Amino acid sequence: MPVTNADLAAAFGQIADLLELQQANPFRIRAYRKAARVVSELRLDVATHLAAGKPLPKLPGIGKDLGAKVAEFAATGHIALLDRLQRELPAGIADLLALPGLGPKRVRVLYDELHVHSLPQLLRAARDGRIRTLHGFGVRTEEKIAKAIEQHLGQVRRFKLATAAQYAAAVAAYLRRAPGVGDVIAAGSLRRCRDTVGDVDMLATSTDGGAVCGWLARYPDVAEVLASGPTRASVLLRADLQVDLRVVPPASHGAALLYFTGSKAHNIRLRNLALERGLKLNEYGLWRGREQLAGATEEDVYAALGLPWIPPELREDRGEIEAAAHGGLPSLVTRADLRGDLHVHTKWSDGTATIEAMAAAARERGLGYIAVSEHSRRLAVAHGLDPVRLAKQRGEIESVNARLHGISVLAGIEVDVLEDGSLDLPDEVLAPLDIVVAAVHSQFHLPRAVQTRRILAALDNPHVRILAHPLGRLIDQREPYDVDLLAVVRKCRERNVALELNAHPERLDLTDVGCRMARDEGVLVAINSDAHGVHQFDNLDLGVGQARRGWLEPAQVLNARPLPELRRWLDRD
Ligand code: DGT
Ligand code: CA
Ligand code: CA
Repeated sequence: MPVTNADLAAAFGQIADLLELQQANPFRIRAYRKAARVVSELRLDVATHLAAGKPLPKLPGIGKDLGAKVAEFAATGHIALLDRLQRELPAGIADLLALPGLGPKRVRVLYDELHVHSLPQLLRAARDGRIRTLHGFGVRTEEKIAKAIEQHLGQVRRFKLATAAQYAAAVAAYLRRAPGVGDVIAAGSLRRCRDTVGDVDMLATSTDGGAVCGWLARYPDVAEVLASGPTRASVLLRADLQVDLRVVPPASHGAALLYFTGSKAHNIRLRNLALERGLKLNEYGLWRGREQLAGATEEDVYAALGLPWIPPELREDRGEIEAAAHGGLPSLVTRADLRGDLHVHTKWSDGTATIEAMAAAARERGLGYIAVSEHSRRLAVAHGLDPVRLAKQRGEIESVNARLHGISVLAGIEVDVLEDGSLDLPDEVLAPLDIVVAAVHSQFHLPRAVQTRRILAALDNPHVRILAHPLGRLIDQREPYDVDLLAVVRKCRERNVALELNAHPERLDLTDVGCRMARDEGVLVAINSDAHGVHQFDNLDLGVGQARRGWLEPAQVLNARPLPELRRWLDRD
């Protein structure tokens, strides 16, 4: 990757901003700002100059220390200091700094006074009229901020995977009735099971593409036809979701599927592999000159590049190509591997079905056990359980276990983590339960260090065995809370606690990256439905997709263990 002076200047500018946010030494901040300006006004291309082995010319304000950073950036495209500063601050802070009219000083005030560290949070604060109350901000500024964010967010509208999947399934069913159509399959981020989807990419095979494209244009749910031609069409559904359709001949099906599944980063890597072999890879096939070497199936194309087939969930250029080349792809967990579900609600708190109905539904879905993990008393809106009701519920669980065969119900609790990291129920109430799931449901805006300390403290309670939805995000509605996830993961390893991948469509929390971190750190993940009704065990499919994106294998998934093994894990302490 060639680095330009502009990249370098931007990196120095970011360092200055982030140092200022951290209230670092003003001289140091100014030095980086000055260096950014000097570099941006420079005629000489620094990276090329250094690559040619020439020394950095003497530049005003760029001494030994900054000179070394210039060299580091030119050689690697990174500056370790910048990487570190970015890690130390919440990820959303950079978005705030990028907003017109917001510099480090103001971002600092927003963060300190309102605990705002992301665009959605800032938008909410603006709409609630909280920004105008801050020193140095007025009503005008508040309005300007709201407008700028709305514009920015409007450009990146994304749909929850489960939502997009529903629209896509309906479109696919309709396309399968098109005249002369062969295969129809959804590609893109949907096929890769990303937690959110920008648009739906449909791939169809036919020898008459125009007819299939015309058929899509007449789909009743279409609000607007953006384009329609002989091989491709794009429409906007009434829900504001865009559908892109590509139609290719059957001999290109695999190559087109590979191309439109992406990700773009994965495609680029494959194309480079092809180029290294003197071949060309595009959506119609893998070519040597005009000869098509492969293209009908994805397996053919991968094989011709010397690789095994790579599951779509892995195709993000996060090491999967290297792993495939060395026979090191993970054997990803599947829905069939799941033996139970450790986070289920019933009528005892805010669920809609009885314990017996939930157990029967789980058994029907091929599960062998569920843990009823009701909310604890603190969550009054959800009829959280106090010790008395919990004891009563225990009686019902035992009678259901006596009545039902082929499924076991474990007695659990989803206990609230209080602000100081203690739990909402005393140890003597938690001790007799089969499993304790700890969850944060309040105080989302605590500063990073305080939030992290709080969660680590909860994990120190010897009864806690699962940390529920570890980031607390609700897709589209609530940003993850600010927490040092790596510290949490390491604490889980130390305490032999599993992290939950909550598979509720609005949560999908842990994220894919979080799952990968758990895997790398040797921490188990529990893929739980968080079902509040008998149909919500289907959530598990979403969770499995995300777990696969995080490279998880059955051995790393707690509820892939049969009940006796799970019990052994629960008993060991
Ligand atoms: P999304 O829609 O934002 O959730 O993400 P994708 O991955 O579905 O992206 P999209 O819809 O823009 O494109 C679908 C696939 O098409 C993408 O995953 C890879 C492929 N693709 C799109 N643009 C390019 C490109 O410029 N180069 C290459 N190699 N592939 C591309
Ligand atoms: Ca897409
Ligand atoms: Ca697309």
